[in-house]
This record gives sequence, structure tokens and C-alpha cells, in this order.
Amino acid sequence: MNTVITERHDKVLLVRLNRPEALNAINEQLADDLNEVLATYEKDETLGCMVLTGSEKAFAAGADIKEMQFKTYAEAYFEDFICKWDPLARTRKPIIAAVAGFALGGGCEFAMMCDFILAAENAKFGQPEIKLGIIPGAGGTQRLPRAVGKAKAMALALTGRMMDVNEAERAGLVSRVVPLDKLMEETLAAALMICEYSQLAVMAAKESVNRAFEGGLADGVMFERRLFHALFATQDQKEGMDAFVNKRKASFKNA
Ligand code: DAK
Repeated sequence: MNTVITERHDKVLLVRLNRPEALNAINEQLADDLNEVLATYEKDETLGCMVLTGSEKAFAAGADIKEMQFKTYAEAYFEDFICKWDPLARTRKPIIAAVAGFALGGGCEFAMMCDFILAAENAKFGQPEIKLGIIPGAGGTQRLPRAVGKAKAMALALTGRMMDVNEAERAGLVSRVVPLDKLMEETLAAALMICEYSQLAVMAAKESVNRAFEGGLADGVMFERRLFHALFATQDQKEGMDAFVNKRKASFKNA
């Protein structure tokens, strides 16, 4: 069975994690399959946005505990265990996480590697690794505090408790909560909206917002300014502004 199922919706690539027997726990195979899909997405000029989702019960319940339970320190260190997950965070084109059900451990980390999270009313987030005698290992101790602040991130990492979707939205982890039966419709609508814009501008916006989490304010503002200036070299900037002035819909060419 494919651990990852893809569907095209116009310019949107919908990617569904598919290990229902393990609540989409992330194993080696799934990471490999997802990386293949990410490489295709990044290269395919006809795709403007990707949506990463799971099932109604689970986005992903974490790294596969059964696969890693006997791993030794030496194995984990030599094979740089989990580095296979990095491409999700490094993809330059936009990725929206559509989360229903459990997003725990590596599942929560996967969602946080995406650009923003739309969540269904039944979504639950947490970093329960502490209950297994480990800590989050794919960015959970770094991305979660940046999203929700130290107090909540520390409490979640130390107690392993889950946050419901309303708490996650109030804390800033989730951009919007929608009814479960509307999750896909709302996420695809957001993704299609992104596809309407200049891909150059979309990628520059993603890069610039991400920069806010990597350095100081002055550096970040300068980085943003340079990208902003650079966009005046694009045809899409001329098209977008001409369309506004002449009260018509812009037609971007990603050039
Ligand atoms: N791994 C493997 N199988 C899992 C799983 C997981 N993370 N989560 C669930 N399953 C499997 C269950 O074993 C069960 O399989 P069977 O027993 O039927 O064969 C099936 O999915 C259904 O699960 P439940 O029967 O438990 O379903 P419930 O509705 O009762 O409970 C639950 C749902 C999500 C609350 C529960 O399944 C649960 O607590 N799951 C584990 C959640 C968890 O602890 N997640 C964190 C995993 S650790 C690292 C980097 C990163 C990581 C580690 C190291 N390094 C750089 C070294 C990441 C670690 C993690 O994510």
C-alpha cells in the first residue's frame, strides 16, 4: 500500500498520509515516499501549492514507535536518524497542513514544518515524547515555542499533554479552525487562492516570513527589503499593479 496518496486539484497537489493501521505514524517508507512527492512538487511548474493532510482520525500520531524502539544511540547518530524529514521544512514552494484528529510528536512537528495549519474541530496537538523517555527530535522544542511561546511549549513538552484545537488556535499554532466536513474544501480554497498569485511573490513572502524566525529584527527587515526591491524586476509586479490601476483581474506568469 502507498504510504502517501496524491491527488491533483487544478494547480494544487493534495498529499494524504496513508498508514491508517498506525494512525499515519511516520516510518522510513513514509518519509521516503513523501520526499519523492516533495521533489516532484518543487520541480513541477504547473503546481502552485501543496496541501499535506492525513485522515479524519489522525494527521499523524508521531514517528513510528514500533520501528524505532530498538534503535541504538550509535545507529541513530550514524544514520542521522530523522534527517530524512528535513525536505518538508526546506521546500521553497508553499505547503498548507490540513489537520484533523491527532497531530502528535513527529506529527505535530510535520504540521509545524508546513507554512500554516488549518485545523478541524477535532484536531489535537501535542509533543508526548517525554512519555516515551525521549524528547521531540524534529524541531518540536524549537518551532513550538516560536509558535506558542515558552510557557505553553515547555508545559506541553514536559507533561506530554495534548492541546485541543481551540487552545491551539488561541496560542497561535493554528491559523484557522473549520468544521471537520469543511476542512478539505476550505484548505483547497486557500491553496487555490495562493496559486492565483505570482509564484515569485509567494515564494519571496514565504522566505521572508521564515527569516523572522532565524535572526534579529534589523537583519530580517533588511532581508525583506531586498526581496521587496527584487520583485520590482518581475513582470508579475508590473502586471499586478497595472491590473489594480485598470480595475481588472491580474494574470500572473511567474516571470
Ligand atoms: N507509532 C506506531 N504505531 C502507532 C503510533 C505511533 N506513533 N501511534 C498509534 N499507533 C498504532 C497503535 O499501536 C495501534 O496499533 P495496533 O495496536 O492496533 O496494531 C493503532 O495505531 C491505533 O492506535 P490506538 O489503538 O492507540 O488508538 P487510540 O485512539 O486508542 O489512541 C493515540 C490514539 C494517538 C492517543 C495513541 O495511539 C497514542 O498515544 N499514540 C502514540 C502517540 C505518541 O506517543 N507520539 C509520539 C511518537 S514519538 C528523533 C526525532 C523525532 C522523533 C524521535 C526521535 N530523533 C532525531 C532521534 C519523534 C518521535 C515521536 O514522534
